[in-house]
Amino acid sequence: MSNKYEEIWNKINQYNKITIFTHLNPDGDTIGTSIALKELIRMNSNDKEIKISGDKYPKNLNWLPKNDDVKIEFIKKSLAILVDTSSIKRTFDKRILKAKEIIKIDHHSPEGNQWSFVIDGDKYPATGEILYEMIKFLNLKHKSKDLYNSLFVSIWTDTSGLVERNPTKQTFKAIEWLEKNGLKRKEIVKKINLSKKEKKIIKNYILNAKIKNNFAYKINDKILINYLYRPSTELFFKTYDAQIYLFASLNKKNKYRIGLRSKKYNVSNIAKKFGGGGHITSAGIEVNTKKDVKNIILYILGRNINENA
Ligand SMILES: [Mn+2]
Repeated sequence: MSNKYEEIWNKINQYNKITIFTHLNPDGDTIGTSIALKELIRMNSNDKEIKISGDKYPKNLNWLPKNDDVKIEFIKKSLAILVDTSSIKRTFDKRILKAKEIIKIDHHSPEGNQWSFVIDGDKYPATGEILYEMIKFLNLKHKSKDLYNSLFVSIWTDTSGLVERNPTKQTFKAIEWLEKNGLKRKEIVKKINLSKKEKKIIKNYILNAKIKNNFAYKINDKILINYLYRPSTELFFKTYDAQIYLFASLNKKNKYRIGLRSKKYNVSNIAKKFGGGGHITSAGIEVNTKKDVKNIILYILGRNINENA
């Protein structure tokens, strides 16, 4: 029986056109993984055209290689590879459904059945770590600055600097390996970190949370720029002491984006119940009105939250 990485590589080798797809509101993991995968396929195969289709990058990642302008004719002849995205609903470019075949490399709970092959499950702290494992397992060529930088961005941002989402020994090993290959870690961390001014903005946004029954929550009615949303949720989580955290903020579309975090409680189930998704201790939902947010808060307040739930 062949290994999952051999299988995925066999699949890639059956196509000469490949389109990599990323998720809505792209973050460092989906962007970093897409670039790293493109580089890996480029360096380890012949005569393949590889493109990435996705939304604009957040400001702090603008220095990474850009997405491609992908035509529908190209997608129709492509193997589609969806990265760091659990479902079609969460995929930015819905033309993915026109591809010849779709496979998925992801670290969220299994979802959907559109894929002919899948690596997923809430086990890896970042999708980029799956690529690292694949490089090691298949002994792939990897000498590329773009690859090292983008893999680092993937792992570093999704774990908030090797802190969140339970990084393992392998996660640290991956960073060590990147540095051995010449990655300038400090330089890149500086590039992706928020400026002093941005830090001040998010600090103000998370002030005055309500805490009831081990549940900390806040609705912020000011419009928060997309790339500041996640650091705000993270700061919210770091600042207060509770079991479940909810930080809601208006976005440019005038909808409320809700970040759920927990120490142990399964907030992914709560997110799913209200049309969102994510990981066990870190999930998200987008709703139309403040009333929708309040309903979710009431729902959580009605739960029996204890440390082992
Ligand atoms: Mn991710």
